[in-house]
Parts: sequence; C-alpha cells; structure tokens
Amino acid sequence: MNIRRLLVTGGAGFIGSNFIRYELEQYPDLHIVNFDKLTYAGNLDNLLGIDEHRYTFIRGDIADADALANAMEGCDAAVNFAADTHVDRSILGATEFISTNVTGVYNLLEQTRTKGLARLLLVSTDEVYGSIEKGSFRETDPVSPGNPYSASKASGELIALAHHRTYGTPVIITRGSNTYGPYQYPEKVLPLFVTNAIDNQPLPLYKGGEHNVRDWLFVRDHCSGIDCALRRGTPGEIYNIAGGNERENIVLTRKILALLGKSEDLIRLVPDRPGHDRRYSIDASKLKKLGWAPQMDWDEGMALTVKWYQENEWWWRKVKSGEFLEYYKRQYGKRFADETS
Ligand code: NAD
Ligand code: TDX
Repeated sequence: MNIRRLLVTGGAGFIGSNFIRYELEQYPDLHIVNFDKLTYAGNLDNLLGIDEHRYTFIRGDIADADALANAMEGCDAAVNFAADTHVDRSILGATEFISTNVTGVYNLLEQTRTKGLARLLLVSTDEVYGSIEKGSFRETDPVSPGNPYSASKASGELIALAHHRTYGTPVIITRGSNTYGPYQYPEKVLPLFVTNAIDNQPLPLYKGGEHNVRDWLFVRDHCSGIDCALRRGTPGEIYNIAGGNERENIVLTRKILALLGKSEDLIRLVPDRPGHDRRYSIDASKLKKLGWAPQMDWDEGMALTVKWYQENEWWWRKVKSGEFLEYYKRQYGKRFADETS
C-alpha cells in the first residue's frame, strides 16, 4: 500500500513519537501530519530533531470533529495513538478516557469514511481481553475489560468493528502488549521505577500484584508491528502484537535495580491497584503470518532503555515536575503512608 501523507494522531506521546521516527526512516517519500492535543502526556521534546520538511504538527483534540477533519485534509491514511492511557488515572476518574478513547475514535471513523481514506489503523491494547491464567488470547476471543481504561479502549474497538460492517470503513485494529523504551511518560511502571531508583527514591510495587505478569514489547517492535498491520493487514481485522517476554512485576523491578546497581531495599510494597489484572498474554501468530517478528531481546532492550533514562535526565526531570508531582502525591501519598513492608 502506497501512503504519501499519513495522519498520526497522538504522535507527541510515547509510542506515537517513536512511530513517527520509524516511519520517516523507513519511507523516504512519506510526509507525516501529527495531530495531538498535548495533554500532560504529550511532549514535543519527544520529536526534537525530526526532519521538518517531511513533518507537520497541528495541535488539536480528536474529540473535536471539525479540527480533526481539517487535519485529515489531503491524507491517504491515519494511525491513531491518541488516547488517555494510564489505568491508575482511569480509576481516579475516567471522563477524559470516554471523550478521547470513545468519542475521539468515533470521529476518526466518521472522518475516514466521509473523506475516503484508504486506511485507519486504531492502536489498541491487549488489556481489552482482560486477565488470563493459562495460555494466550487470540483475536477471535471475546473482550472482557477489567478497568475503566481498558473498557474505554474496548468500546472504541466495538464501534470501529461495527463501522466496518455497516459502512465498509477500512479500519484495522492492533492490540499491543506492555510497551517499553525511550520517551515513556514516567507514570508507567518501568520509567517510574527507573527514574525513582536513579534518585534513590522508593519503588511503589503493588502488594499482591508482585507476581502479576505483563508481556514486555520493545517500542520499535511495537512500531514495526503497527506498520506491518497498516500496510499488509486486511480492513475489519484485528492483529495482536506480543513482545513474547512475560515477566512478573517483581522480576522487572529487580532487573531495573540490578541494571542501575541499586539496592532492593528501595522496593516498597504498597496497597494494590483495585481490580488489578493478574496476567496478560496474547498470541501474535496472525501478524507473524504477514511477515512481522519482534527483533529485540528482553535483556538487551532493558539495558538499552535503562541507559537511555540514565543519559537523558534532561528529558524526564522536566516531565517529573508540575502536574506530575501533583499526580504522584494523589496516587501514592496514602499508599506510602499505608505501606506494608
Ligand atoms: P501516551 O499517554 O504516552 O500518549 C498519548 C498521546 O495522545 C499524547 O501525546 C497526548 O497528548 C495525546 N492525546 C491524548 N488525548 C488526545 C486527544 N483527545 N486528541 C489528540 N491527542 C490526544 O500513550 P502511549 O503509551 O504512547 O500509547 C499510545 C497508544 O498505544 C494508546 O492508544 C494506547 O492505548 C496504546 N497502547 C499502549 C501501550 C503501552 O504499554 N504504553 C500498550 C498497548 C497499547
Ligand atoms: O506504581 C506502580 N506499581 C506497580 O506495581 C505502577 C504504575 C504499576 N505497577 C504494576 C501494575 C501492573 O501490573 O506494574 C504493572 C504495569 O503497570 P502500568 O505500567 O501501569 O501498565 P498496565 O496497567 O499494565 O497498562 C499498560 O499496558 C497496556 C499501559 O499503561 C497501557 O496503556 C497499555 O494499554
């Protein structure tokens, strides 16, 4: 599929900014339009050094249909990363999650249909399946989201699938597993624990969830998976993107501390996340049949990622200020007071 002008929504966030770099590197004739609201998680520092001749930035909200329509003008295809993405924040309040992850997705579908775009790829998550004790979910399994974030993502997906069936809208959905790498906002466990440990601050590991399992996917592998589904996938289909690196949270935590040469005394077992999903696991053989395979080994990816945060304090120290500090207090203040170890 030949794409000349690609709309990327949410391209100033973690995976979106890595995806823009990936696409510009892979396709020399491609122009990217990045449409991003710049919420607390959007950060133009993530895109410093991008070739400005092949890139346009527009600030806007996907829940605003008119602004989105203007940004889409002249584009052949769109990839949506724009979302409210943090489970713990969705538990504190989910209004924004519904606006962006449901209404925003509906606007993308409507604009894709009316403007006749060749493809819309919606970046979704393995969390829509819910937790699984044994084995791995396939794309044909039912969704069973367990928190407000994953429920909002599943809602957007269902509207998209119905849109495809009703109007033939050429939408493709990917469900990626837990992603790690450079430029991840430090509310997520990995960058939070790495940056806290660098500062000798405690690591708030959810007690009862120490043995919960996540499947770690390096961000570049997530980007190549999205690219593969966008260009080689079939409209109306869903594709899992799995890292193939299932690790218990305690194993991840110890790995971070070992890479930084820090003591395990920094670990604090704090009250658990309500409704905490125990294990995520997905089978990516459908996407692998299209030619995708993850390239990054977990040990290498972890070493590279931890090193990136060590070498880029300028990036995360700016982020870990203002709004972040207020959030941190709200999220962890009482937890640290109630800690059980
Ligand atoms: P992020 O929180 O780092 O970035 C989200 C971006 O979306 C930010 O730039 C933000 O400003 C923008 N945004 C938010 N609301 C918007 C709106 N209404 N209009 C326009 N822009 C808006 O997110 P991320 O971790 O990069 O995740 C990107 C996508 O991948 C999300 O859809 C998420 O559900 C999905 N995903 C993430 C992971 C993960 O582990 N991080 C795993 C699987 C799937
Ligand atoms: O302080 C913490 N302590 C802790 O023990 C945090 C923030 C998390 N955790 C645990 C909870 C989870 O078991 O670590 C695990 C990972 O937590 P998050 O980084 O919040 O990710 P998760 O809830 O698994 O969701 C992520 O993966 C799927 C992304 O945030 C989603 O956007 C993506 O869809």
